Amino acid sequence: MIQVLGRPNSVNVQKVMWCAAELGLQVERQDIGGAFGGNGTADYLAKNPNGRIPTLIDGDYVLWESNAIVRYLCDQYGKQNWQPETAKLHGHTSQWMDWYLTQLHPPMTTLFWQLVRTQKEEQDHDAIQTAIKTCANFWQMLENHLTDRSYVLGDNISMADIPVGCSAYRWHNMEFERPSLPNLEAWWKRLAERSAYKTNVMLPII
Ligand SMILES: N[C@@H](CCC(=O)N[C@@H](CS)C(=O)NCC(=O)O)C(=O)O
Repeated sequence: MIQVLGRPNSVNVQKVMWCAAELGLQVERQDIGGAFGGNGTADYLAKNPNGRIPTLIDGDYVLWESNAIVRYLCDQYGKQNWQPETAKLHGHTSQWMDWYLTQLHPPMTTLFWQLVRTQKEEQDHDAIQTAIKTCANFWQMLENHLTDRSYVLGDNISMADIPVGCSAYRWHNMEFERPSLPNLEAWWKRLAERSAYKTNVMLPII
């Protein structure tokens, strides 16, 4: 059975768990990281020298970096739309997955840490406002892209929806004043109807 090492409230673990659930894979997840610890042990570091979560173990195959794990699961076990068929669709998939990681994830992390992990009296309101603005500019790009599409690649959901989809749950459910992005919200609501997303992503934001 496939093992995933990582606590369920990590957005990076959520990508992997949601993906595995969509593919119908049996996964045994272990609580590692955050308050659970366990990611600094010699045993863990031998599997993932970053000491970060998630780590995937599939037989004797070990893999870290959440986007790489999502790509592996879809390549190895995906069918139909989960595994984009052409080089061009692969290109667009990588584009949105890498864009999320390099552009949107850093300001979303700032926002999450400020709003969720920092005591109210210690929050940096300037940093929060800057992060909201930066994130909103990036989300606007996806908003524009979704004008004539139901999902990131078109009519069907695919692995390209996974990283942005996990982050979209936080964007729509943390407490702050959001700009109106109706295509983004409609897309997020489509994701929120999926049982694999409900079970693995729509968890308390802590
Ligand atoms: N780029 C890595 C980032 C991994 C990462 O930073 N994970 C966080 C959780 S979201 C972590 O390990 N934090 C330390 C901890 O939970 O103890 C990935 O996408 O897998």
